[in-house]
Formats: sequence, structure tokens, C-alpha cells
Amino acid sequence: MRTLTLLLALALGVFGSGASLAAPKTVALDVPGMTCELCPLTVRKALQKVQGVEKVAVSYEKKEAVVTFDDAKTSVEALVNATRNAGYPATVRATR
Ligand SMILES: [Cu+2]
Repeated sequence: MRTLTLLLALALGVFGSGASLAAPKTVALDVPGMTCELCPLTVRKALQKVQGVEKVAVSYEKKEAVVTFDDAKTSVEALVNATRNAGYPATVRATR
């Protein structure tokens, strides 16, 4: 029980300090709607138009888009909206 409390405190400390830093964030989006080699280009263009996006890597094989962005300028919601508006609904896979 004591170990659990300690781990929880550590986890909260890590996330708490991470939120206050204006460091670039990377998020992986699942984009299941990509059906051919050209789809990733559309998805990438849509994401690059979002202000604050620094890097976009879209993989058709993995059906994912990995986006690095400045979380002071944009948000995961804005990224998801951008791909959805381009015709490719996405869901968040992971943040690092
Ligand atoms: Cu396509």
C-alpha cells in the first residue's frame, strides 16, 4: 500500500511538472480511414495547416499520424478536428 502511494505521488509529480513546461508534445493519432497511398498526403497537409504544428509523419501502413506540436499554440483536439475536416476521423493513440 505504501509503495502504491509512492508511485502515485511520483506519477502525479511527473505529469504535473510536464504540464507547466512549454515543451513540444508528440501525439500519435489512429487514422483508420486511410485507404490508399495518397491519403497520408491529405492528412499531412491538413495537420501542417494547424498553427503550432512542428512535425508531421503519416504512415499509411500503420494508419497513424505522429504529430509534434507546441501545446501553447494548439491542442490535440485541434489536430483531431483538422484531420476530421479533411475527411479522416482520428483518435488519439498515445502522448509522449
Ligand atoms: Cu487515398
